[in-house]
Amino acid sequence: MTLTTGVRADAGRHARLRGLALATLDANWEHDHTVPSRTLYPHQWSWDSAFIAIGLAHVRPDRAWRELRTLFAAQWVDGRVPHIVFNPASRAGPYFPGPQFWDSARADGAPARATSGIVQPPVHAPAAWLVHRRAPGEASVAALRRLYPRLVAQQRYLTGRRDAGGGGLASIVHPWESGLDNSPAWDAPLAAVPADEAVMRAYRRHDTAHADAAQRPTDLDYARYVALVESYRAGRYRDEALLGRHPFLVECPLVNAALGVSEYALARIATVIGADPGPHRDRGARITEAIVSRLWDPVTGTFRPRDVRADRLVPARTVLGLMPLALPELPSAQVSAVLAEACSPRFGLAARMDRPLPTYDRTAPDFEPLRYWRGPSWINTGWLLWQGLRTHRRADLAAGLRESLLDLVDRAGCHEYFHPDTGVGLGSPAFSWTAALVLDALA
Ligand code: 2M8
Repeated sequence: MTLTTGVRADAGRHARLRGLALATLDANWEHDHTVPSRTLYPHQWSWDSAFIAIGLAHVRPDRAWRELRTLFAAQWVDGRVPHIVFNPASRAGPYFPGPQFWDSARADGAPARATSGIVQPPVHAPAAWLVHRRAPGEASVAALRRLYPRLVAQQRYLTGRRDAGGGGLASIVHPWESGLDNSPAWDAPLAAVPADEAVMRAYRRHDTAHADAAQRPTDLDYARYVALVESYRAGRYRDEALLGRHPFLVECPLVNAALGVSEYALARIATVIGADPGPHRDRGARITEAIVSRLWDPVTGTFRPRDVRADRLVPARTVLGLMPLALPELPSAQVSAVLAEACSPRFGLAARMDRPLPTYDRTAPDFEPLRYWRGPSWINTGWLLWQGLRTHRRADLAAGLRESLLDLVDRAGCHEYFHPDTGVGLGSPAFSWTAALVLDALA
């Protein structure tokens, strides 16, 4: 291929991808928010909306702010941003577990609108910053001004009420809070949660009506998910004394890296709206130090989730361990070690990648290339690593990863996830954050 035909082919691919991504986001727009998928996820999801806003900023900036505004309108009084905001007018089929199961109305400080009671990774402050940077102007500064106190309250909730381990990091109370629901990272801490898959006979899962059961969590996983919601709901979603009464408390490297990165984003936002950026930078540095002191395993040279109840790091090597790379002040020893892990045969990151980035160590005996977060390639974890590579000026590796992400979507479409060897599309075929992050990677 000559240089000019190469450039033309690239322009053609970009136009094709842009058109597909925009059509996917438009089709999933629902009055004041975007559903992740019309079939599988017919409500608003917290971290999905942050990724979606990042993509919308490139094509529909007004909608990007609307997306974030709608989500934060459902913020609880204590600052938590619920992981699902239910749409009472949804015309799609039912979702399990739905609003009756969560029963947020009986919790103190919940909003009028039905929501879940748990959270997801706090990627919203960096998203707001990227939306502003992409389409700056008076309206965008006004939007940042409105959002800022809500973003600060979200951080305060996570670093305050959720610091169950007492070491300056947030604990998750449910695997759903990590966003990587059935990641092998949760196998060890989940084993301590009493559950029996027969429990699921009392409920009706709807996910397996829309996606192959072999590509979804198992019934035993769901039995544990249900047990954990029941435990947290029994205390009306209060966070006091969690250590003594809740069976799952884990410090997740992705959630906490997002918490740290958010402080640096808040510092930038503060500068634009005339607030003091200093305290945010200090908090970002403190969270970075806490991640290194609590989640770093010097023996293997990797970051791992900390099981707070058992007070130990979990054994599985998952993509979560690569996420602290997004922290701008991560010490150079840890930067080098994360890059070594990412470039190892476990994850295969390279300037020219021959296979997509998996979500789990592809050399592990229990690597499952079809099952959700237990192996398949996801665009959001790839995009987060891409951000980390750019933060630490690894343009060579960033270019290889970006190319691999675009190639996946170009060949298979805006799927929810992809087979990590063949690139075949899995899960929902019209998934919003895939579309949104492709738009961002194209820019
Ligand atoms: C998936 O999680 C939901 C529960 O929250 C589910 O499986 O029903 C995860 O992939 C999560 O990260 C994502 O936010 C959500 C909606 O896309 O779906």
